[in-house]
Amino acid sequence: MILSKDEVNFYNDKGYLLVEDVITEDQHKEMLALVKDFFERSKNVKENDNIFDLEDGHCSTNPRLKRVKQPHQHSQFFWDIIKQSKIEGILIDLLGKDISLKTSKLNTKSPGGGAAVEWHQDWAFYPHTNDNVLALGLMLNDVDIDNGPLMVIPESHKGPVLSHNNNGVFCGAINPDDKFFDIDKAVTLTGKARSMTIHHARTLHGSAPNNSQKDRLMLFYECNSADAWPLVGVGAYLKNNDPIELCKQLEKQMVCGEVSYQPRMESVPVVIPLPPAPDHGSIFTTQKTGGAKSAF
Ligand SMILES: O=C(O)CCC(=O)C(=O)O
Repeated sequence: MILSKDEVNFYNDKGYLLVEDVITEDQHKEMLALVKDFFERSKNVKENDNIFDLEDGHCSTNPRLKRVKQPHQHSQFFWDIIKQSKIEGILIDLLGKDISLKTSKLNTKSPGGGAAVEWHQDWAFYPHTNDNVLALGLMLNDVDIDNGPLMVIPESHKGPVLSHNNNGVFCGAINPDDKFFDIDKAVTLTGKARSMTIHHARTLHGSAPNNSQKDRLMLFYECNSADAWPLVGVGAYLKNNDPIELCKQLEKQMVCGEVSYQPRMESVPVVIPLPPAPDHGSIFTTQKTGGAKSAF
């Protein structure tokens, strides 16, 4: 085991955890070099596309990104690092031996105003047959109170799934005035580069804009036990209708263990995130075009 029993109990009880020194210093250096390459590559990009979400003011001389989508699909390093660091062991400690990677994203929150992520529960985006589903956030630089750290509401993973709708569409964020939302309970997850946050898919979380002059680079991996199957209409990451291609995809995204064709059904609260916001290409566009009310 990588995590202590106390850490596993803490995660199960609170719905989040912070772990330090998850990758080595050399791995960290290599990762930062790859991140720099992404920024270089984005210089010619003028609009959001299937790799980059651009920040206001992005241009070739001053590339400003909100996100690099699915870095593990563009560079093998981002897949291999899961197995070559503590990440795989941590996943096994929390999810069991059969684990699937749903998606990855590098949230690059630019200095001087990089976008907030409004409070939400990942579960509202992708309910599954059971909630052995979580997100890991590896810090690629020091994250402190000024550069838009992740915040979580402890124990919210045991509570209701709050409404993420506005004017009849899924806007990807809760209403900060929701009676079940209590910002005073928020815990801020700061840490040194190479630390990693972990939050349960039902844990309420969000992060403020980056008003500092430093980057805030966090690499997120979202994973589930293989027997947690996404519900119909929300399997945004299972794109194949053809059953052979679907099986190939399921195999390909296994971090370890085996694909499960027997979804484990649990009594979990589910609301399907439909109808979608006008631009539902990412959480940022969903929150913006869905008219989410800002908490920041
Ligand atoms: O980047 C962040 O601070 C939060 C990311 C997040 O919650 C998301 O992308 O769903």
